[in-house]
Amino acid sequence: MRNYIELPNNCKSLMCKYLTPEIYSELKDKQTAYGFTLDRAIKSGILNPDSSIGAYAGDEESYRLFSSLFDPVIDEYHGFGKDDKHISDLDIEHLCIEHPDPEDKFILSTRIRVGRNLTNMPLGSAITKEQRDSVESQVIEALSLLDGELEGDYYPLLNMPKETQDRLISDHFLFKEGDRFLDAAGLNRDWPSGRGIYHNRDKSFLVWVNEEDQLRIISMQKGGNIAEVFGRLATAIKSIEKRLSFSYNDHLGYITSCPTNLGTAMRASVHISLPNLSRDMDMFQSITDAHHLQIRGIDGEHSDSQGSVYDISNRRRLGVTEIDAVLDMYNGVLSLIKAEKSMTL
Ligand code: ADP
Ligand code: ILO
Repeated sequence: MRNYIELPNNCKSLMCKYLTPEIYSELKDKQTAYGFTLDRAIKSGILNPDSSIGAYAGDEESYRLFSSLFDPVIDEYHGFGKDDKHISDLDIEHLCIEHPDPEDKFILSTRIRVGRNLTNMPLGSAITKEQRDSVESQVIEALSLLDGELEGDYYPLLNMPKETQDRLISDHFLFKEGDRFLDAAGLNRDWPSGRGIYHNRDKSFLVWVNEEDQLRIISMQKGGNIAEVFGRLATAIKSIEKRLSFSYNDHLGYITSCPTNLGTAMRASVHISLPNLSRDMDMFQSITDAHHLQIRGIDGEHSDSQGSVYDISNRRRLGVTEIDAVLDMYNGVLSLIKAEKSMTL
């Protein structure tokens, strides 16, 4: 094993910022109980110098064993210190909001997702094929017991016709294939085995299986009724938790592969049309920054916007409750709509 690490010259990630030669030599020989190492944790950031974060955990223990690297990354991304505690709140009664766009003029659709991983299993970077297949079976079994609005079917990626897969992706329901960041992290091994999607009839409730996290539980629908989307998600999580136990601790909240998703593991987003604001990106960004929001393109992370439609979502996920995370998005969306309207006059 090397005693030093050569980081790519043009590397801009938080991993490159905080991985000093001293920290590398402190951590280089350590291994978690699942055999995960520092070299594997940083491989995605080394092979993709344009990464913003550049590191993935292989298991819950990675965050403790490699804390000299993960702690400053987590602190800079979430503003969350190494002794802070995370508190979860998925109680729909605590979300007191009105419809932000009752005439459906700006918001095309709303989606809220959380990531989850099973206790007593390594995360996707360190999982074996047998363990991944076992996760898939456990999740299918748990989902088969859902009823009412949440009742649906599981569609494995293995043997899914290409046209079906492409349609699900372009309709924003399914994850893309071949993400280079996940590839380098070892998260796409044995693809497509063990991966799949569950959805109800209306595709308003969906679960991705064994993508970046073992479960991505998703509630989505057309328009901007954020409270309804959150309510459906909270109900679904409660039902699924009766059957599956998710990896969680009081410091980092829900444990996820990427440090950006720790805590609530929640991304609450709208697809919103902002033709006026998109001509003044400085003002646009000052509003999103003030509300801790992220701007993505409409085909998901690392995609571009189309026709002045943007994906706006909460950036903070750890050290805030799920209610706070949704309120970041809600309050930011109100401000964006107000600014957009004022520019029409
Ligand atoms: P994640 O949200 O799981 O981090 P992505 O940003 O890649 O992952 O988004 C996954 C998919 O969800 C993409 O197809 C994206 O267009 C879709 N999506 C995200 N937010 C919305 C939304 N508010 N309405 C409709 N589709 C959305
Ligand atoms: N590893 C990539 C992506 C980081 C954040 N996005 C997630 C969790 N999908 C990077 O470091 O830019």
